[in-house]
Order: sequence, then C-alpha cells, then structure tokens
Amino acid sequence: MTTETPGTSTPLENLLAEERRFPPAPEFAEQANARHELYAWAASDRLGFWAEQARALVSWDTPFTQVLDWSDAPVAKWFHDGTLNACYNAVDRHVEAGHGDRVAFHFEGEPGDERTLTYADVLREVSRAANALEALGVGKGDRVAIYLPMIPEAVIAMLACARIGAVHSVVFGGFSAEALRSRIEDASAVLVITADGGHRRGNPSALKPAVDASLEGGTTVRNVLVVRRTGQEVAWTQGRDLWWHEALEAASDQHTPVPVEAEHPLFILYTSGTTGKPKGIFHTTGGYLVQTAYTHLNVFDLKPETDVYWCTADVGWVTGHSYIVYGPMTNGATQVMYEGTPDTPHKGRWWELAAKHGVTILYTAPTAIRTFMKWGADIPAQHDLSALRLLGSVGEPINPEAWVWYRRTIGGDRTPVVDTWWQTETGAIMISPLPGVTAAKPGSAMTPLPGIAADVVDEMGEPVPNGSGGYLVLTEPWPAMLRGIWGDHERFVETYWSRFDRQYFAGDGAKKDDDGDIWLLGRVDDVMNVSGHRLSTTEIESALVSHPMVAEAAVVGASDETTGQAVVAFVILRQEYLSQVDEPGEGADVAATLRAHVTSQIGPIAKPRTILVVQELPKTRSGKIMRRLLRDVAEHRPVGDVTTLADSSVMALISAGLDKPA
Ligand code: 6R9
Repeated sequence: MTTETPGTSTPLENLLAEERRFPPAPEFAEQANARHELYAWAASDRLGFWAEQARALVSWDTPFTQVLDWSDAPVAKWFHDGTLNACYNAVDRHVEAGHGDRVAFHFEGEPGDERTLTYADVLREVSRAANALEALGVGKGDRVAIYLPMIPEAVIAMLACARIGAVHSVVFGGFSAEALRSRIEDASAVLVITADGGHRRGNPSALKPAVDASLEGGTTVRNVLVVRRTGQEVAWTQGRDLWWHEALEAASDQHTPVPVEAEHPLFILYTSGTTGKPKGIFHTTGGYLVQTAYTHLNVFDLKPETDVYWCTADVGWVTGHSYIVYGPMTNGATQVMYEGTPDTPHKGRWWELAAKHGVTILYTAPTAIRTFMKWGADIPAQHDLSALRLLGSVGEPINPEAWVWYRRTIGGDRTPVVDTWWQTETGAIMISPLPGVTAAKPGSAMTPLPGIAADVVDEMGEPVPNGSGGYLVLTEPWPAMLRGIWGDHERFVETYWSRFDRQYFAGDGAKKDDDGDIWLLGRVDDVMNVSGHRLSTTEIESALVSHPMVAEAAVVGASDETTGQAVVAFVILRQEYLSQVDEPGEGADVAATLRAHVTSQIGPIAKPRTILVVQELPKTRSGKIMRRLLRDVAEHRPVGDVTTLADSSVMALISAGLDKPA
C-alpha cells in the first residue's frame, strides 16, 4: 500500500472539466424498469427494500424471516434462515413458468460454429451434468475447479455445481499450469472440469496439458472431466480422466436441485492482492443472487421477453459470474456468447454478431472500447447496430472521450451508457447511473445504487466535502458482499476492514464532484488494471525473480492508451548474466526470455509490455522499492520527490537507460 493521496493527479482535473451531460430520453424513461422513487424507498428502509427485492426476484425453498445479521461483522449473513438453489432460480423455474422455448444462449464459436440453447436445453444439460458430478462422488460443499474456454459448457458446469451445492472455482483459461495448481491446492478441489482446448485467434489453444501439469506430484483432485471442443490430441490418465460427453450421455436428464442455506458458499474466485498470493474471494448463495438479479434488471433495464443481452466478459472473471451466469439467467435473459477475440477473423466480428442476433444491450470494458476507437468508426459503421438500446462499461475508469465515442459510434447517439463500478469482492454492481433516471456524466459512475451506501473519505476515514478526492469506502453491508477470503479470515479483516473503522476499504481512489457524484481514479495499492484484469505487481515481480537470470524486479502499471495500464518491469540481472547485455536498457533476448517466463508462471495477460534492464532500483532506506518513481519513468514524466531514496543518483541512471527498452 502506498501512502500517496489519490485525487491530485492531472488527469483528474481534465475529468472534472467534463461538462457534457446526457439526460435520459423521455421515451426511454417511460419504459424503464428503474424509477427515481427507488432511492427514497431504499434510503428510508434499506433492509425492507432488500427483503422486497429478495422476495420479488428470487424463489426460495424456505422463506427467510431475517434480512441481515451483522452481529459477526465483518462477516455478514443475509436472509440466512432461508433456503434456495441458485441453479433452480437460473434455469428450472423459467421452464416451469412456460418459457422453456426461450433462447438462453446464442453461442458463436470462433471458427464460425453456432449453437442455440433454450432454457429447456440448459435444464436437460445441467441436470445430466449434476448427475454426472454426483456419480463421481462430488457433493454439497466440495470444491470443483473449472478451467474452460468461453463455451456453453462453462456455464453448464458452474450451474451443475450450484445445483448439487458444490462450490465452483473458475480459473480463467488464460492462466498457466502454475496458477491453476495454486488455486486447486488452496481450495482442495476434488474435480477439475476442462476441455481439450479452445479456439483463440484462429488456432486451437490447448488447455488439458496445463491441467495435467498442475496435478503432477500429488493432488486432492480425483477426476478430470474433459469437454471435447477442438478435437486436438490429449494425454489421458486412465481412471482419472473422463470425457464430459460420455459422462453426460450416461447420466439421466432428470435431477432434483439441492436446496442450500442462503449462506452456503456458491463459489470461490481468485483475484490478485497486494501480496503475491492470490486471494480466494468467496461468495454465498442468497444475497449474491438477489443483488446480481436486482442490479441486472435495473441497471441494464432488462426486458426478458424481448431483449438480446451480450456481456463480452469471460466467465473466468467476476463479470462473467455475475452478469452472464447468475444475474441474467435468474432474470431469464436471452444472451449472446462468443468464444473468441474481437479481431478474429476480422475486426468487425463483434458488430457482425451484434447485428446478426439483434443485440439490444451490450456490456463490455473500456479497454475494448479504446481498441475499437483505434481501429476506427468505419468498422462498426458497416453493420446494423440499430437494435442496441443500452450500453454498459465495467472494469476500469472509462475516460470521457471513450464514453462519448461508445455512445455516438456504437449507440447511435441514442443509447444510455451505464458506467458500472464494482469488484470481485462486491459481487455485484454498486455504483452506477440508473438508465431512464440518471442524467449521466461521461467518465463518472455517478452514485451508489438504491440500497447501497458508499462514500469518499480522507486518511482519517472522514467523508471528504464535494469537490475533493480520497478513498472509496462502502459504509453499510450489502447482500452480494464477499463473505471472506477462503481459508484466511485474518487476511480478509486486514485487507478490507482494518484501514478504516467499520467501513469496507475498496482500494480505489475517488473524487466527489461539486454535485457529490463519484469519479473513480484507479487503484491506490499496488494492483494494476490491464485490459480490465487485475494483476498484482508483487505477483509479477515474484514470477520474474523466480527466473535464474533475475536478481531483482520491480513492476509498475504505466498508463496505456489501449489497455488502461500496461505492465512495465524493471529488472536487475544476476552478475553471471550481465555479460549478455552491454548497456542498461538493452537485451532483446533477455526480454523475450522473461516475457515467456512470466507467461508460463502466471499467464499471457501478465506478460510485461516493456522490460527494462537496470543496475539499481530506487529504494527507501528501509528497503521498500519506490514504485511511484518508476511509474514516473515509465510514463515519461519528470521524476518526483526523491528525498526518501537511499541513493538519489539511482534515478538518473534508470532514466538514462530508458531510451532503449529491451
Ligand atoms: C467488476 C470488476 C475491480 C477493480 C475496482 C476498480 C476497477 C471496475 C470500474 C472500475 C472505475 C469502473 N473498476 N469497474 N474503475 N470505473 N466502472 O472489474 O472486478 O476484476 O475485481 O476489479 O476494477 O479499480 O477496484 P475486478
């Protein structure tokens, strides 16, 4: 954690100079799900408000009588004497209500294959999968690791776990064998669900070898279920490995969902922290389902009968959990799911798919929007995007220019844009405009949703006045809040609840403008946000230092036009390897080797954009690396205050080497 006060940087001044306003169009407001009165209702009776959402949006096997129990703070219990099943809510009840023929997913594979799954299809598949898992001895409370590409089986596998009360831990398919191994071990998973591979940029990309490697040398995993997606060769461990399609074919398509307590764990999802070890954020069933359904309905204005909703996230991230699987499916949405990258086989692929399926609601990340801006407006202009009626953004601050471009170029200057702030830890959207209600300001996430309490505070935890910056905190418990870090209660308390008294510290800097609206400024700790993915500086440094060539490493997130932030690494080579480079800053081979190493240790998303070989790192006398100064260098700014440096000549040395990045 740095002690820099957020809210003082120049980009902010530009942000707050933003004068454009986008009030709701009357036609939109008239038909909107959200109403202005929600704010007053939730403010006057917060728990009554949530109880009503819980009854209206979710089906309970046993109705709850208590809304919130905060006596064991900071571990909340919501609706805790109620029982329910998340898969029943997401699937069965829509079929029971006569909507079995409604499309759940229009799936588009990267190579051009298509599948349409109705809710009735999903019910059959998920029932077979639940029976198959139970046949393998997986039951309530067991942990299941899911390591799949973006294919319908990823959703079916998650829901099958929820159906039997097993806890899923989805590991993004872009993570390495090592990353998978540590997540499997941390949760003591008994089963891994994977695929032979997925399609990525026109090629099959293998997944099964990483699973095999992650299980070498002793594991809690008894079985590996393998979806056949690409048809590529796979190594097979007899007795352990089973084909998904064979296991499902052998299973009945009838299965009774297992009701669980509202506080029964639904999933674990690992996210980067300020130390090298990823945190297993865990969520429970009742409150999570209520808030994801409520936010999805109101923030995206979903009309389940007519809308075609597309969230472009991967299910490996929380956005995929909350806004592809649990929120939208609990609301009975029809969705588009796409396996591949936006530029395969051409840069108009997303818009082609949006036009083909008549997508009405699109939810994506600023990094994608900035990429499309770079590619040019003429690409989306070749496709009919007139069905779009709402656009959403998530993952990092969206700069006003990208916001306006998104609305004009993609939204035909008519769609509301909702900039939604939330985190893996919050489980669901917390701060966002309400479409049809809020007059949005490009670049601002605006205000906490009805039922949510947030503020911006100073170092002492006191709310800052309008017009000032500070730290974003959440001041009241919310239904979808994390219930802890898996197996590490102390770290949970330390990370989120120790900085300020009784307030949740989000780790983001923010500013309140003169109207009290909230502008997010990015992380205040050593977590980077690259293309909307959170990466820990420490984690990447550990990976770099684990290479025999490297003596020391410091990683910073430098602002990047396209990816938001980019990984920039400063490395000190071991003496015996120094002969490979003549001067600081040189050595393309070194950089290539280290990039490959980080890829194998963590995954390609963590691969440094720039690697600089240096002789020294700027450190305080107590030995802490001053990343702030390295960020200055990486972002080509004059280097700031160096008075706390042990050796102030170091910065001159580093800056001199910068012209020749490796
Ligand atoms: C949902 C998700 C959480 C971090 C969060 C913040 C950044 C997310 C944002 C945003 C500004 C937004 N973030 N949405 N910053 N405006 N609308 O992204 O979860 O991967 O856990 O990341 O992302 O810094 O703290 P997660």
